[in-house]
Amino acid sequence: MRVFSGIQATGAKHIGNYIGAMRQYVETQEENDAFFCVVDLHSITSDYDPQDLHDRTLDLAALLYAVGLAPDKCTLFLQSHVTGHAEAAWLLSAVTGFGQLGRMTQFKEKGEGKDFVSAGLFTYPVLMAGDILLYQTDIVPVGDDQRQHIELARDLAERFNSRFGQTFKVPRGVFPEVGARIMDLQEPTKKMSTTGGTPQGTVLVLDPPDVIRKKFKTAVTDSGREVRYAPDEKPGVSNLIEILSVASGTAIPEVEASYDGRGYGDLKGDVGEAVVQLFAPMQERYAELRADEAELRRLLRVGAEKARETSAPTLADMYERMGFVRP
Ligand code: ATP
Ligand code: LTN
Repeated sequence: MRVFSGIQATGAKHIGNYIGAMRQYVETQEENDAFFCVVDLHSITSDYDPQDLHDRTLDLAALLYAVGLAPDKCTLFLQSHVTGHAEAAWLLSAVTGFGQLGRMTQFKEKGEGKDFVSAGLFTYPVLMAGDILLYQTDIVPVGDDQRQHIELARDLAERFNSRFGQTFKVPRGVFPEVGARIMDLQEPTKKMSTTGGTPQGTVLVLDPPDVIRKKFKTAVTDSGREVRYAPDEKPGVSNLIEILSVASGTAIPEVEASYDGRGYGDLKGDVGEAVVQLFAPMQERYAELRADEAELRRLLRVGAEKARETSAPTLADMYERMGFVRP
């Protein structure tokens, strides 16, 4: 199956990004033809610093290799290296409703209360749909917050196909069973996020071990004492249980059972330790990979070449079916 997913180069990546998305990328590269894209073009839709975008893009590419994406198992590239993504977004805007974009919750949330809301923030989901559709994608591994955007991509594929003739495969989102929505450790009713969350409640993949332990130690838990998985009733504790389940590779009921007669303090200590262990080898590999920028850029050039080749026929079909005179 063809797999495609994208990840933004803004903000330091956190354990929510790892559990909700990156972990799935690493799994899906094994059995499928997988493409992963650092979506740098998406990063200019909110206020940003050019130097920061530049550095973060390379940081993120190095991190993705460090968590386990392998150059010989998948294709990793930068969105701006394949100009077809920007072109596809423009072409797809012809079948995108203005009202439809206005209903996107991410647009509403990220635009709210801002002095300046860019047109790019509004059209962001069209660019994302193009990313996916250009690759005849079967499945899109993402976290829960991307459901609405995936729905839009499916919708645009169907609308384009019926207006201009069969061109795109209609993709399907895949969401992890555990950890599709990791919550902020300080405000466990909000999703963990570098843009909208609390710094103390956001555990970064590259946080030093002591910082990770401290963030978990000070996590907000719920009333009562029993370590039980019940997201509606006990959002804080349930979030920690999910993280521990993933970090230790233990199913949720077994995690619960192992805390019989023990309290929240033990849970916080254990989950902190498990996450330190999980991230330690990744942090080590990251330091090595990030230090060799020439090699990193070489790998990304190879990835872009493959991505260009794979997406070019679909882009050409789009132009043709829409009636453009080809050169
Ligand atoms: P942030 O909210 O931190 O700014 P984001 O969602 O805007 O991040 P990306 O970094 O591009 O943007 O997200 C990459 C992937 O991580 C997406 O698939 C997204 O669904 C997933 N993801 C983001 N936050 C979480 C979370 N708290 N829990 C699970 N998955 C998440
Ligand atoms: N909007 C996504 C990032 C993204 C994406 C994609 C995800 C851009 N293009 C294509 C999957 C497929 C987000 O996580 N914020």
